[in-house]
Formats: sequence, structure tokens, C-alpha cells
Amino acid sequence: MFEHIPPFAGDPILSLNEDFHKDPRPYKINLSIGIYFDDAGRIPVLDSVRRAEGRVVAKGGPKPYLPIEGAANFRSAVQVLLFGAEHEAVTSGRVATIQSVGSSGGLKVGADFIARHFPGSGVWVSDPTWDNHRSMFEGAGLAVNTYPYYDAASGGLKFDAMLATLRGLPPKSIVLLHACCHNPTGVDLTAAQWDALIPVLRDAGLIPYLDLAYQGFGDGIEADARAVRALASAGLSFFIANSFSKSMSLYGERAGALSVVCPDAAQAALVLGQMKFTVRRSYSSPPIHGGQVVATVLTDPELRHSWVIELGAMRERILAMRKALHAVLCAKLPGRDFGYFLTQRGMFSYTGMSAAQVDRLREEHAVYMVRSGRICVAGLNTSNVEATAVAMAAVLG
Ligand code: KET
Repeated sequence: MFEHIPPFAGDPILSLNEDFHKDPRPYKINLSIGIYFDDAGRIPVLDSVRRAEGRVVAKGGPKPYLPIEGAANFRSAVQVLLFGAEHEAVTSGRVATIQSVGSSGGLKVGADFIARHFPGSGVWVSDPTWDNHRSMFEGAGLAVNTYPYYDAASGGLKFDAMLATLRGLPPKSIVLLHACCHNPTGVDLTAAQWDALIPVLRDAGLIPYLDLAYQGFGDGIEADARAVRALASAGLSFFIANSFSKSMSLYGERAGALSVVCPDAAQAALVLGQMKFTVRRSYSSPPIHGGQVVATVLTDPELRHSWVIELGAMRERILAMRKALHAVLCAKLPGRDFGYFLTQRGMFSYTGMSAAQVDRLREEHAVYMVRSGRICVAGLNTSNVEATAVAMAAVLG
């Protein structure tokens, strides 16, 4: 009956993470998956989150189905986090937000919505992007193309080529953009580049789709939402999927949201209705627990304050690891330019290492990174950064 089913090739990130856990070598180092580990190599439970969870559990309430669109307190807290409490887009009711099953769930609901209501639209993603972007949009039946982004020669951005490609796209094309902390390259647009991009998107009639999975890991919670707010202020209609997996260390709770910024409240109501239809036909309604923990952290001033501090400490630790890796690599391989480790932002850096070099690192040194050459800098710590740099230098040198 099922012999014709092709075997699953595995996911380039998740399968690698599984391989890491199977590796018996005690000195192994995991820089594969985009998860924040603390300096002891553990996934932290944030104090703010633990206290919020205690309150949610102490209430001891029942576990009804949530509405299709999710919990009202979560959805409004997300809007305030993304846009700020006073933003006109929020106060005028022209943002349609649903609670989703992780931001992945939000991305896919948005993709299904687009496939149904903008069937002629193609999707353009950055070259490169998170592998799953392509899978999700293709899985929704949409054609996925790339626009120029990462410049391997400079370790920076091909900004002019990116703009030139976007200018030539058919109206209503979907343009997937990383709002901050680009995955996998760590190369972001500057504020001035966003300001130059926005009129291009608007004049060409394109539909931006922002992915904000690392809010707070770039420059800070508010600063990392700059692009979201700038697009909304410029009057663009766009999608935004945001995640609490990383920013609250809540991976397995699958807490995220999808918001669509619309021209007015009447259109937002139509969009919300069809997003609900999409969800109802898929998983019916989102899970209750993680969203309530998130809403409690975001709406209680004291918990929110401690979350801001904890997230700031995670960001600082990653920066310290960037500096430490850079210092050892420069000492081991003088004359080579590793400056990109310092300029790239967020959880990831693109090392420029080839797939063959990545394989050698894994096989000979038990250092795991994605075969594109991406490392998760948040997997480094004071005990493994030296060994990582020594292994990288051995393979590069
Ligand atoms: N968007 C981006 C850009 C992203 O890197 C991830 C996860 C997600 C969305 C999904 O997050 P969610 O937990 O569904 O809210 N990225 C890491 C893990 C993975 O591949 O699933 C990663 O790149 O390693």
C-alpha cells in the first residue's frame, strides 16, 4: 500500500540536531539549531517565564478550546509588542492578529491564505534564507523565487541588486523579509536601507511578509521591531509572523502569532475571518498554555521588566561569544579577516565554510554546524568557544 511513498530526506537543521544528540563523543559541540543555550550549555527557563507560568497554573482554570483566532489577551499583547501601544495601525483596528502554533504555524496560515486569495502571486525570499521558508510556501502551492541578498565576497548585503530585483516584480508579489537577525547570514538591513526599501515595495505594489523570530536578539525588543513599525507607518499592507520560541525560550510551547496590517478596520475584519477559516480547516484552534504564559509576561509590568533584562543578558552573552570566537580565530589564522563575526547580528553567523569543511568539522572535531556554513553563535560558551575556534582554524588553515 505505501511502497510508492518516497523516503523523507530529513530536514537540514532538525536532522542534524538529532545526529548531534546521537553522537557519543563527550566533547561534541552543537552549533546547529537556532536555540539559545546559556553558558552552561542548557536551554534556560527564564525567571520571568517561570513566574508567569506559576501564576497561570495557580489559577487552576479549566482548559476550554480557545477561539479559532486564539486568546484575546495574547493577541492584543502581541500587537502592542510589535507596533507599540499607541501606533495608529493598532488603535484604528486595522491589524488582524491570530495566535498561531509557533511562528511556523503563523507563516503557514499566511501562506495558505495567500495561495487562496492571491493565487497569481509568486513568493520571493532572500538568497539565502531559512530553508523552511521555501518548503512552507511551496507546500502551500506557491512558486518560490529568490532575490539577491548575501554578498559572499564582502560578507555584507547586495542591497542595490536586491532593490533592482524587487523593482521589477509583478504587483502583489510576496516579498519575504527578515525583520531582524537574518537567518542564516546574520546580515541585516540598516535603518537607512529599510527606509530606502519601503518606497520600492510601495511603488511596485508588493506585499511584504515579515518574519520576526528573533526579536530582542539584535539591538533590543523595541529596536528590533523598527521595520514592522516603519512599514505600518508608511501605509503598506503586509504580513508579519512573530515567535516567542527564542525570545522567551518557549520552543516546545509553540507560541507565535500572525498579523496582517490592512488599509482599514473593515478589511482587517475580512482578513481575520478568512484566517479563521484557514485555521479551522487545519488545526481548529491554537493551544492554550504557552500563549497564556506569554500574555502574562507581556502584560504584567514587573514580569515584563524582568523579561527585558533577561533577554538583554542573552543578547549580551551572544555578543561576548562573537568576540571570543573572533579573537581566537584571529590569533590562530593571522592575516585572515574574521570581522564578519563582529558585524553580523543575532543568533547566527555565516562562516563562509564549504559543505566539505563543515563535514570535516563534524567528523574530525565533533563540531556541528549546518552545511550552509551557518553557526548558531548561541551554542558557544566559555567552555567550548576556544575548542570551536581551534577546530575551525584547523579545517580552514
Ligand atoms: N522563522 C525563522 C527565521 C526561524 O529561524 C525559525 C526557527 C522560525 C521562523 C520558526 O520558529 P517557531 O519556533 O516556529 O516560532 N529556526 C530554527 C529552528 C528551526 O529550524 O525550526 C533554526 O533555524 O535553527
